[in-house]
Amino acid sequence: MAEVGEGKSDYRHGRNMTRYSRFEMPWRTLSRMRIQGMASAVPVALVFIVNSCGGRDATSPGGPVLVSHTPMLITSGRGGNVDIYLMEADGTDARRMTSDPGIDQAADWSTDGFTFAFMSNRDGDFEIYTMLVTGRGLRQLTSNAAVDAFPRWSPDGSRILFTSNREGVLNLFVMDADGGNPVRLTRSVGENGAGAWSPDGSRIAFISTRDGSEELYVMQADGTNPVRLTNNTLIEGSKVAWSPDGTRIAFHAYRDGDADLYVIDADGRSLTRLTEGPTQDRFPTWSPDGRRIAFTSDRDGDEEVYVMNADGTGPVRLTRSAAPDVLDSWRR
Ligand SMILES: [Ca+2]
Ligand SMILES: [Ca+2]
Ligand SMILES: [Ca+2]
Ligand SMILES: [Ca+2]
Repeated sequence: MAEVGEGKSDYRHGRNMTRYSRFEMPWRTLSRMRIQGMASAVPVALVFIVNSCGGRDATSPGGPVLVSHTPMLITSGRGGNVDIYLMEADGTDARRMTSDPGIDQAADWSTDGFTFAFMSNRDGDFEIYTMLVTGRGLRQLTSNAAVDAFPRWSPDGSRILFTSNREGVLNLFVMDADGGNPVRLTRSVGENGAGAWSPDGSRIAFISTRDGSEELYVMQADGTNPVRLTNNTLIEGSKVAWSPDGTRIAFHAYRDGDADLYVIDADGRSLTRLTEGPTQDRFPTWSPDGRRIAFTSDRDGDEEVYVMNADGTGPVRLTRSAAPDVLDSWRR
C-alpha cells in the first residue's frame, strides 16, 4: 500500500515543499497502488447519539467570524489512527465515527443528513462504505481488488459517484446507493477522478488528464458532453466543490508551488484565487447557505480546518489538534 502522500519525493515541488497532505490521497496516485494481502479487521459499531443541530446559524455582528452549527465530517489523526469524526461547525464536540485500524477518510454526507459514505482500506484495498451518523449501520458497497475511492452522494440520494481503477486506469463510476449497478461514466485517454455532482444533479465536475495536464472539466451526469474549464491550473487535489446555487466550483491547485483555493464559474469564466501565501490551503467545501467556504490549511503549523467568507476574507480556525485535521463534508 502506498503511503498517503507523506514525504514522498515525487510529491515534492518547488521550494522543497511537500505538496500533499498526510491524508490527501492525490487521486492519480491511486492508480499506482498495489494491492496487499487482506487485513483482517472487524468493523466496530460505535454508538453515538447525534444531536439534532441543523439550521442554527449565527453571524457575529460587524465581524468576519461566522459561526455555524451545521455539522461537518472531518478526517483526523487525533485518535492515533486515520478516522472520520463528526464535528460541530464551530470546531467543538468532535465525535469519532470510525475506529478501524485501516485508513478511513473522504467522508461525504448524504442529503438525508443521517448517512455518510467514505473510503477505507480496512479489507486490504480501498472500498466504499456507508455508515449512519450514529456510528451504526456499516455497509460495504464495493468489493474488488481495485481502488474504489472518493464517494460523492448524488443530490437525490439515490446514487454514489466514485473514482476507481477497476477497469485499468482511474475513471469515474456511479452506482446505486446500495452498491448495485455500477456504471462507468468517463471514457477518455488519460485518467479521470475526483468527481462532484452539481447541486441539481444534472452535471458532474471532475479532474482529468485527457488533454495532458490535470484540469477541471464538467460533463453531464450521464458522462456526455465534457467541457474543459481550466488551462494549466495544476489541479492535483482530490476534491472539487460546487457552490450550493450551482454557479461556481471551488478547487485547490498548485499554480505557484503551494496549494491555494480557487473558484471558477461553472461555465469556465472568472477564475478567482481565494488564498495567498506559501502554506497548503486545500479541500474546499461550501457552507449550505453558500456564504462560506470551509477548507484545510497548515498555516498554523499542522493541518487544521478553517472557515472563511466565500470571497476569501475572514478565515477562522475551527480545529486545534496536533494531528492532521482535514475537512471532508459539510452537512447540506
Ligand atoms: Ca481508521
Ligand atoms: Ca476495492
Ligand atoms: Ca497557499
Ligand atoms: Ca491539527
